[in-house]
Formats: sequence, structure tokens, C-alpha cells
Amino acid sequence: MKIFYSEEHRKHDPPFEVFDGGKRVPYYENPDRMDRVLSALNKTDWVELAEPTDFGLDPILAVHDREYINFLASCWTEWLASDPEAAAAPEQHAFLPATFALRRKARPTSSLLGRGGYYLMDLSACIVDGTYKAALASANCALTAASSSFTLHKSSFALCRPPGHHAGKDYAAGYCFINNASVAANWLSSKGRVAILDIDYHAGNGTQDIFYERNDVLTISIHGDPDYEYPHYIGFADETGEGAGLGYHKNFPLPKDTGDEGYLSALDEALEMLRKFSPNYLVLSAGMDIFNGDPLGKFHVTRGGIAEIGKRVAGLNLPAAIVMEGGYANEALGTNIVTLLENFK
Ligand code: OKP
Ligand code: ZN
Repeated sequence: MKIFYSEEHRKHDPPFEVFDGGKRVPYYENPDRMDRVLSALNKTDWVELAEPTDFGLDPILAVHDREYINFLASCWTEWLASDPEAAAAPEQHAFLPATFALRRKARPTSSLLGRGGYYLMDLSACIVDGTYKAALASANCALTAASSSFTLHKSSFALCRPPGHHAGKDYAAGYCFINNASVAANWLSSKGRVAILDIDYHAGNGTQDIFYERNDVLTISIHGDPDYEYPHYIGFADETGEGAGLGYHKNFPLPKDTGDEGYLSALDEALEMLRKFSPNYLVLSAGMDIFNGDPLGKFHVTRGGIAEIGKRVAGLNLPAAIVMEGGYANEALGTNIVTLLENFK
């Protein structure tokens, strides 16, 4: 299986994030996650690692606002120029505003913090020196996987870091800056009908937002109910698309402590919907934080459950661009990814 990977992700390594209650904790979405996946993949005999192709900014700007992308590109340099403390010890700092815009009543203002609070949704989307470059390389991994699945009519895997499914057209959120899966799906949508299935534990709010009014890309997300879980304000069952997109989005919000049985029965419903839509290509947002014991998740999906998810999704028999999203039980992450991918060889 072709697997697209870039070393660029290492440059995005914020020293901390801020949790609920204002607690500063080490950044969960860290390079060690990638090392675990790489080492598990390298132990198999069916993996073919390759560098992503650079697609340039056009396919990214087809999904994201130019002003938002400009903000990501210059944020860190602007921050260092405006904060001498950060400039004196950049490795100990991250750009994080302390005021956030309520979308409908706000506009991005010209100061860096005015743009920061507008383009960031929470305190986990920390920006540091390598963030923009890492996010571009991550998007290129997803695009290259999409184009490889298109050309070879086979499934491929994009080893994305940072992840993407929380990033909207003009905002970063939940460790995500560029919506890799959406950029890939939008690229594929000019070649045929595309569906995105998001199995990350957290609702794929960015993906939902981006395709909400479109009927040419079906989007489905299975996740912890936003009534108790991040991203808190989106991902509910009654959100099913708008305008032309009505009926082309589906959320499966599930209760705390969901295990294999509950998860797989939601998945079966999702697969039925996917079959009816009969896409030519699938983009799978593959987050492994559904795994039992994940520090950021409340489900109890087992390794056997992940194997079964892989088997059932692969049973759609579609060329899939599989895009890595979350998963924070680092010791288990590599094996979980291999367990999922084995079904798509
Ligand atoms: C990203 B992905 C802690 C705050 C939540 C953000 C979680 C982002 C998850 N209660 N922090 O979907 O794996
Ligand atoms: Zn997640």
C-alpha cells in the first residue's frame, strides 16, 4: 500500500496546550504519535512509503479562505516581532490569543490578536515556527493519497500530522489547521462522486461546515455526542445539511462508554447510507481516539473492534484515501493504524 509521509510535521511541536480550567498541559498531538505509527508500519511487509507531491496552494484555497491561510503563514513571525519574551525563548512559547470571536457578530481585525481570536476556535490550535509548513505538507500527503487512489484505483494512506477534520473554511481548531480530508475530497470531487466517512472520536465539525451546502460530497461522522464532548457546538443528529446539501450530511452522536457493539451498529447504518449514495471514491478520516483508554476519548472500542471497522469499510470496495486524524494513546496508535489498514491492502 502506498503511504505518503513527510518529515515536515516535526517542525510543528508546540510546548504546551491549555486545557479546560486553564490548565497548561504538554501538547497531546505530538511528533511521538507519528513515530509510533511509522515504527509499526515499518514492521509490515506491505508498506511503500513515499514523499508527498507539492500541489501548491490552489487546491487548498479551493476549500479555505485566502485571508485565513495568510494568517497561518505569517502568524508566528508576527508574534515573535511583537513579543520580546517569546522572541527570547521561542521553543518555550506558542501563539495563542486569549479572546475569541463569536462568529456571527465579528470580523477579523488587523492586529495579530484580532486575527488570532477570529481564526482560532480554541486553545489547542497552537501556532509555532513550523506549524504552517507542517500543515501544508500534511495537506499534500492527503492530496497525494487522493491522486494515487484516483490513478491506481487502490486505497492509500496519508500519514497526516497535524490532523485536519476540525479546521473549517476560515478557522483552526482542535490541533487542526488545514482540513486535509476535505482538501483531498474536494480535489477528488472533480473526478467523480465522493463520500467522507469520519471515524475519529470527535465530531468532524470542519468537514461538516465545508460541505454543508453541497450535494456532490456526502459527509458522515460518528463521534462522541457534542452534548458532553468537544467540539461542543456542532455534530448533533438533527444537522443534516442545508440548501442543495440537505440530506447529504449525517451525524451519529454516541453516548459515553460506547463499545464495539454500539459503535459497529452506528457504522452499519453509515455504510448503508454510503452504499445508497454510491460514490466513486471514499475519503476516510481515520482517528484512533475511539480506542479503549484513549486519554482524550470516552469510548471503549477494542483492537478487534478496529479490525472489524476496517473490514466493513473496506467491504465498500471503493478506492479510499485514508487520512490520519487523532489518536492519543501513543503506545497503541501504531498497532491500531496497522490493524485498520490491513483490510485495505
Ligand atoms: C482532535 B482530534 C480538553 C479540550 C479538548 C481538543 C481536542 C481535539 C481533538 N477537554 N481539546 O479530533 O483528535
Ligand atoms: Zn479526535
